[in-house]
Amino acid sequence: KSALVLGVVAMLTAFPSVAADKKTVTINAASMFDKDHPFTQTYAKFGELVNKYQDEVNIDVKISLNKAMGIEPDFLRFMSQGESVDMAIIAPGNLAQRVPDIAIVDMPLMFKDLAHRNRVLASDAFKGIEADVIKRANIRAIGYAGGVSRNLISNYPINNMNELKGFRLRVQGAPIWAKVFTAVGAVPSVIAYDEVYSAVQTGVVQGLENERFGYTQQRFYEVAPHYTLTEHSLTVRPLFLSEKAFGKFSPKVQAAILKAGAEAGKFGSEVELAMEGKALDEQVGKKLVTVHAFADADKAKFRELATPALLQYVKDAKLEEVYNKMQ
Ligand code: MAV
Repeated sequence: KSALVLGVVAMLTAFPSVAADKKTVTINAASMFDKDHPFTQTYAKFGELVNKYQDEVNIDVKISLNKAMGIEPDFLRFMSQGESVDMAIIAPGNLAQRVPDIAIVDMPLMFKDLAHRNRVLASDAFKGIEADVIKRANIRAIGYAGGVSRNLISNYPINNMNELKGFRLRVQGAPIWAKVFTAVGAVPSVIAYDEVYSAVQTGVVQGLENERFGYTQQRFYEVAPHYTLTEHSLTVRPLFLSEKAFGKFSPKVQAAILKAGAEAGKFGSEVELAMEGKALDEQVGKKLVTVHAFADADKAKFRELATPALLQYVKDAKLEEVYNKMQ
């Protein structure tokens, strides 16, 4: 009998991570995409890191894929209520109905380049907005993924500003997106992400604007085979954890969550930047997609027409201080 007891003790010592007193806490993460999408990989990375940075609890990140839990506005609703979804990446343009100020975080033409975007994220420019998000939506930004460009997707070729005129496109819910596309001569409509494919198919709109990964994973190229490199925005995609989930942990585990979240967000950006070209190349190779350049002169014209709308928005929303800091 005592040999058996000794054996069990030896096993527990040999595998301390399975010690019986360590609690397992599940964090439910929701993705609109498959397991290879950079957002989904961000959640998985977080799960790996958060257990490396603390040993008080075993955190099990369970990821639902392919819109099983809906789209980003649904994730927001669930997380704000503190049920079903604890973790998700949500685009500022889809969160702005609840927290209007967050739209500035990646509004069109905000960043000069990736280095500028990364400098802004490393600064304290968003501290006030992050606090506002906790207060109004009950969710906490623990990291930032994204960092790639959004471009035009259309069912007819768009090579220049002239061809952009009258383009009926879907935009995200934050009003600044519709304002900017109206200013450049297009005709925007706000449509939920999971309804865009059929809206293009049935001719309600002629296209949208999206990153390369959204374009390929949602198979938008089947109904809109033209991808135009306007590079009109660089994404910032906050990784959110519900305040209810965050509040369950001790200060030590919370510190590990913040560290793991920040690193997972950076990892998600690196993955997206490294892989985005390849995703589109495959469709181009199969002649399913035509990529169109957008000349510098057309980009300059886009900027010239959009800038007054952007500045007016910043003024109306009283976001001058944040804007100047970001600049
Ligand atoms: C892309 O799939 C992502 O940027 C995602 O975060 C957005 O919600 C989506 O586009 C969109 O345009 O709504």
